Amino acid sequence: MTERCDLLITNVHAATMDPSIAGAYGAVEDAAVAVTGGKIVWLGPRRELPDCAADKTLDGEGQWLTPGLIDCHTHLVYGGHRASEFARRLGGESYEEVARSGGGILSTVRATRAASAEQLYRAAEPRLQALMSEGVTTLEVKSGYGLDLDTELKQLRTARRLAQHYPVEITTTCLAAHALPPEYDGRPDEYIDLVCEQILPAVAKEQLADAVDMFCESIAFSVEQCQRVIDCAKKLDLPVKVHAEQLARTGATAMAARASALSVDHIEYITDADVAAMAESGTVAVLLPGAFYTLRETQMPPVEKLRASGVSMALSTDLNPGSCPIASLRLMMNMGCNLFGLTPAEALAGVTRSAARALGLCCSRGALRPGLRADMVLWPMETPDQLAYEVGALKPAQIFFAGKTVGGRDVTAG
Ligand code: DI6
Ligand code: FE
Repeated sequence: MTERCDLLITNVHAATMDPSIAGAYGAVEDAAVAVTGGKIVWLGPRRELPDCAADKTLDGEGQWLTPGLIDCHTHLVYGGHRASEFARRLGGESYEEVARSGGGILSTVRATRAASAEQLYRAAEPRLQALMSEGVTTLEVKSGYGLDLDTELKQLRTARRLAQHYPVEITTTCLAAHALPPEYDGRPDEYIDLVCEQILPAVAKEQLADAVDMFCESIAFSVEQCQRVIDCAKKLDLPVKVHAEQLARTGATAMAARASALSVDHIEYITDADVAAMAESGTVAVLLPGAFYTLRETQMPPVEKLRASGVSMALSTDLNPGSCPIASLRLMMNMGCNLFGLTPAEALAGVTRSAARALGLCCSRGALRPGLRADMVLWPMETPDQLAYEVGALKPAQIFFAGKTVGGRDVTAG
């Protein structure tokens, strides 16, 4: 390490989430962390800290430091809300029935098309602020409520604009193949032509998306149609993610694994062979317990088999106006344990290391390690198990994005 650093944190325990450090959280107790130029430059036991003059110091007071949290699957930019559908579903209608009657995603498409860019931005802000207040420093935002060129671009530009104004990293994903827009009723293949020939090339030209996603379900697009979207994404050099097997088994996961997709998301209905295919391709399983909870599903993703096969499991909010209007990644950690049987350590890995992999940011985000950007959260807790266990009261003491304090109370000195 250099003899001087921008920030030196001592008297802290680090849940590094670095798999090369033994133990569930890659924990380094009584650690010191040095930051320079927005990056971690040294991390280890305090007694091994070399001499170092720090511009600023922070006494961690025995609290725990984790990587900044990563929400790897959100639909955070949208117009309107769907409270009336919530009531219909409580009255007994299913998510698919609401969708097939012109509600569901299409109701949000109408509201998103009608909203100005400014209105979309203003509507997204409180959702983003809610995630950031919990220590989220990186998140993904999908389009998919435009389903026409202009509105898909409007959504993605809004996501990019949020990232310019907030101290957070936002990766964007084009989900134009989310639902069939009404003007293409009965002509899904022609809509896929539009996605492949116009929307995705325009999005790629403006560099508005880091990945391409699709909704592969009977109420959306078939495996064959999604395969065409994948082929088109590959030609544009964009990685793919797939909303797969949330409502039924379709073969989407096997297709995604063949395409070396970054992630398959939901996957309640996958088979043993699908799990093996994911293990083989290194595709991350993104578990979305908030959608499972909101839709009162009963089919669980096969967590035990994913674990046994060594598939990385990420956890995310799926924040969207239909199946998960819940802007809390911390609550998802709790649900991941209570509903899906993750351990608290798996839940934290799911919103750090594995979430980074699901975004193609493997090894550059999602852990505390020299060389990585200093996205870090200091928590007033005695054990990292508390993160998944407690909901509501345990708040970040201090949040760092690229080494700068962006949330909590700044108690750095110097
Ligand atoms: N799966 C989901 O969980 C969201 N989209 C998707 O493809 C739900 C979107 C919505 O209901 O608005
Ligand atoms: Fe989703």
